Amino acid sequence: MTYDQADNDGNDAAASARPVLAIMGEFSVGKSTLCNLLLGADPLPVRVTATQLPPVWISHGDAAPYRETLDGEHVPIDLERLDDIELSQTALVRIFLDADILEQCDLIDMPGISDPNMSPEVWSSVLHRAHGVIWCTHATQAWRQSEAAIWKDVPQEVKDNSLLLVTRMDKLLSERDRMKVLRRVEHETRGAFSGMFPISLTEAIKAEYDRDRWMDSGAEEFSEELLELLNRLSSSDDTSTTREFFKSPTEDSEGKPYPLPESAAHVAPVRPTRVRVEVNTPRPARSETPQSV
Ligand SMILES: Nc1nc2c(ncn2[C@@H]2O[C@H](COP(=O)(O)OP(=O)(O)O)[C@@H](O)[C@H]2O)c(=O)[nH]1
Ligand SMILES: [Mg+2]
Repeated sequence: MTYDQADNDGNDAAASARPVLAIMGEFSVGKSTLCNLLLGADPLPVRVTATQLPPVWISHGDAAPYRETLDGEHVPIDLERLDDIELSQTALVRIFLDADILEQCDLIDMPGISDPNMSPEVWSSVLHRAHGVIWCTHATQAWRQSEAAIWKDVPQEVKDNSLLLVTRMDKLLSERDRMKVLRRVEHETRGAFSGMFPISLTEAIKAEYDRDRWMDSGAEEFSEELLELLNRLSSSDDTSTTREFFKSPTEDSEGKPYPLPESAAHVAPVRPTRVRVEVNTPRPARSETPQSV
């Protein structure tokens, strides 16, 4: 099947109808782990997280995966043979999954910002297509200069639609250290994100139906804020200026408009599975099949 067929047949291939969230940060901060936490029972194929790839754009549906070349051409790919992908000729990889969160937004799992094998051009040219960012920073070396340097050029509208996750909080062993890091990062990023959330992603994934563990991981507070953000983005009717700003200089003639839904009327309030399970329904017994993560 060619991509064009997939685009027409896969009812969700026009994923641009949904808000797009880019997940960014340094190498190994937990970007792919966060994607999987959000995707729940339908995580990224292991090969996708294990292979060094350009941005991986994840949308709802069952359309065939493809890569978008630098010329904007769509070429079908085999997820079993990701190593064959010519990185220098690929702008991004598109995959389609059936996860609940993808009914509310698209996710882009970005390469690390300082990845020596991946030019910043690779992610910056995709970033202009995102409406908001979840920036992951590593608790033990949080908010490095390299991160601040990139974020300072982001327009305020995007900052207002972005969350800062301080990941790997479990690596900070004392409460004193945790407070110290959070206070510093809070100070250095004031006004630069709509919220900052300390989290242990591995703990959140392990928590399953253990509510205390889920709360302690920081995942609950983050989920609540993510829901707010997605509801806000879904009811926003114009983020074009924002995306224009992100457009890389080489893409002036190629920038593709990605309109948001015309109104939020058809978008149900966002409730990712995890939150629905934890907040709205009595906790199932541990023996029941988990619905998420
Ligand atoms: N201890 C701990 N490990 C984490 C956390 N988040 C991610 N990791 C681990 O860090 C490694 C890199 O994570 P990954 O999501 O692949 O990072 P990425 O390069 O940003 O996509 C994996 O082994 C994860 O299990 C966290 O909050 N705590
Ligand atoms: Mg990754």
